[in-house]
Amino acid sequence: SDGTTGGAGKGSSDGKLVLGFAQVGAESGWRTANTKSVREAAEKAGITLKFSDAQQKQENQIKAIRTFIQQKVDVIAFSPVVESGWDTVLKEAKNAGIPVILTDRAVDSQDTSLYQTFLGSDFVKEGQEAGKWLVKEYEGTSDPVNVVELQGTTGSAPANDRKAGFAEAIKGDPKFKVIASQTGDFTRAKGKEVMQAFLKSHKDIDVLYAHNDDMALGAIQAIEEAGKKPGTDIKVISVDGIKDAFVAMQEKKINVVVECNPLLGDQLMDLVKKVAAGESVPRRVEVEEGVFTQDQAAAALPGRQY
Ligand code: GYE
Repeated sequence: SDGTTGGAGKGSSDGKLVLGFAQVGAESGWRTANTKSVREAAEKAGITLKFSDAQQKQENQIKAIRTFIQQKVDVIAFSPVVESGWDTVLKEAKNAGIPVILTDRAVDSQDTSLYQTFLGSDFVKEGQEAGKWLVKEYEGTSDPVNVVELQGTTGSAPANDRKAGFAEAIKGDPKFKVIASQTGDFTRAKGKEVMQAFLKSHKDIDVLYAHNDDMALGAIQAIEEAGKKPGTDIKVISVDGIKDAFVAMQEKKINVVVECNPLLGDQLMDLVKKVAAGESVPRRVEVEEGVFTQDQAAAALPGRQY
């Protein structure tokens, strides 16, 4: 023990709660909005935030969490880059008596005592919504529908779950064929690069399913540079709902966006206060979200906060 009595403020000299937050990186518009939300909410809640950016590398996040443990922060929150490989460092936090909150992305640890709660979206559901839209779009036809998929970061919860949910929603009809599926690491640059490769090796792509808007927007550039019309020649399905994607829907370049809400800050700070005070919290806190088609995009765009 460090000789303090625990509870609020043991990590700081000014009596404020200290939260160590290990962010994934700055890979996407979603992430930028998420970081802003966390920073603003901490400020508003009077919580001292120690923020670390892992640049999409698990080893950096593990280092950051170890630093937070050494600094004796009151609570650690993090958005795990990938799902597996967290048990050791989470045990270290547990042994140090520091509660952990998972934000946005889940871990696959069997030992659920290693964290207090998981605050984030249902990515399987998001994938299912994307697949359901596709099934409806091609209702009544029997021609083959060739789909290419841009996956998120390999091993991340949103990539695993959005892939699984989508596959499940389209599996009932063999006309849907995922002819290529590769990671674009949730970035515009890689989304564009991988789409260029898809376009070279497949002449007959009907649909692009991108696990996030940034990859979809990068891929749209590749489609246009190949002389095709995104949204028409190749239909585009995406996830997140950043403003640029709404603009692309208005321009008829994206057909549908499944929303994933990054504005978790206030909910996170509530949970931080509760776990720091030793109160019990639900094991799972979900975020509400919708699905937007082109018809709905124009009306929704002015109100989008991210
Ligand atoms: O969809 C993507 C970001 O974990 C839900 O990460 C998040 C995902 C989001 O890079 O844009």
